[in-house]
Amino acid sequence: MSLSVPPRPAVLAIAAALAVGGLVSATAPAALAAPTAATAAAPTPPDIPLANVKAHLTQLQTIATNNGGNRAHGRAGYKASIDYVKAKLDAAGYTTTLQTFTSSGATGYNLIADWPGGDPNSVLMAGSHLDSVTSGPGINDNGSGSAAVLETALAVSRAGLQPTKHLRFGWWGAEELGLIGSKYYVNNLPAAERSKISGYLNFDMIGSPNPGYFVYDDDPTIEQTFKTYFSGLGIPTEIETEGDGRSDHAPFKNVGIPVGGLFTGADYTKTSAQAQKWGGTAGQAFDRCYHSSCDTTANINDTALDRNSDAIAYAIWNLGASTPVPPGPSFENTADVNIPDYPGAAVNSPITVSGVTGNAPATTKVDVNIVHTYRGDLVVDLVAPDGTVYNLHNRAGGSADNLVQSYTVNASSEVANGTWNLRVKDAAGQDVGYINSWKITF
Ligand code: DTR
Ligand code: CA
Ligand code: ZN
Ligand code: ZN
Repeated sequence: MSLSVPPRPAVLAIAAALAVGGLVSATAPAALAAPTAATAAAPTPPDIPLANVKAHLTQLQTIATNNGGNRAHGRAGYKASIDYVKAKLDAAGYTTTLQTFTSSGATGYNLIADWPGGDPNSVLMAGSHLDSVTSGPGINDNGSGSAAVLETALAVSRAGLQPTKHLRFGWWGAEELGLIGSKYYVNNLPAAERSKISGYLNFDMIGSPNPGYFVYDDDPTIEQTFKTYFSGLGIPTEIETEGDGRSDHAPFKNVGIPVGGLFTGADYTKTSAQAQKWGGTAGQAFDRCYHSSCDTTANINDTALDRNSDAIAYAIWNLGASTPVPPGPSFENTADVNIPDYPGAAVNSPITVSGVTGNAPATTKVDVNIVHTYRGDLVVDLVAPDGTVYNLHNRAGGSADNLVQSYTVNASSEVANGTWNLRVKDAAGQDVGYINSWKITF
């Protein structure tokens, strides 16, 4: 375990200095701008680190290199790709399922990953095909989509996201043979299960070297979500026209499930007008290595991959929130509180709540931000005004740094007004840290 506490960014010191006694006054809903669906319903999506997405692509490239140069259906490189993705998701707390099927005399695999929680009757799905063609490693087609969806799923886990909807992710086999894996999944999904899927988001080729920014125009709500994201970046988009029926969204659409997605282009040629708005090279294919051996890690435009990865997170966070529930009043303490190393005593960060009538709700939300070099040392409790203890974190997470997490606590038996405490104890030696801030929302 490392020994030193990371330096505190200056902004935290300023925040601490500004907050008298560390207690920032309540933000009652009345004081907030009228919540819009986007602001009231969804916590802010994170930036998806491009480096993490590219690290997955490097792994997929290595897998192809070590397995005959491809990751195609029925070949060792595909199963190795599935195993890589599954291991990451299992470690992040997903419930994963390997679905097998047979195509062209070979066993195919779909990987389904469910994020525990959310409304089981309202499922938001995102997916991508993981197989390549036999002629190459398939890094843009479709390592790009697979890696971005994987990293978004891992970001959901890191954030401890608790969306209104149930989140499900899929990595499809044998797309290149004719959408075989996604068709198999949809065809074997009982009608009652299909009807629970509120939307399927597809990502197939989202890092093309001469990129366009195309948005599927199938479901208007999903389409608008992506267009809102890109307009926030000042990037014009076009409706995706190459692909109706040409990727894994088609089987979902064919059974009436709302679909959408993003695409940066394949073998079509970028026009001058498109080059004017997006940059790149007019008169050249969006991806000159489409279905070729040169579709390697060198065949990726980082800016396009980064923007599309962040767009996936934006869509998951916003579409996953479903019906907006305006937040109740919240109270925050931003004072830094040092946590003595084991065997020191637990420390408390107090918040005095006033002006809230009645009891706390069953969905009392606690946002914790602790800087520490070994989150597995920590025991974190919410202590109600009457002394009732609600354990939030009990030494999980191993050697990972920091604990930045949202928790939903059923505190409906507690009167809201009074002094609540976040109590933190360091239960193992060597690593140290401090409470950076915490917030309680009723
Ligand atoms: N069929 C896809 C490539 C592809 C072509 N047009 C579109 C439109 C939308 C998504 C993907 C595609 C493949 O080769 O995997
Ligand atoms: Ca990013
Ligand atoms: Zn392809
Ligand atoms: Zn593809």
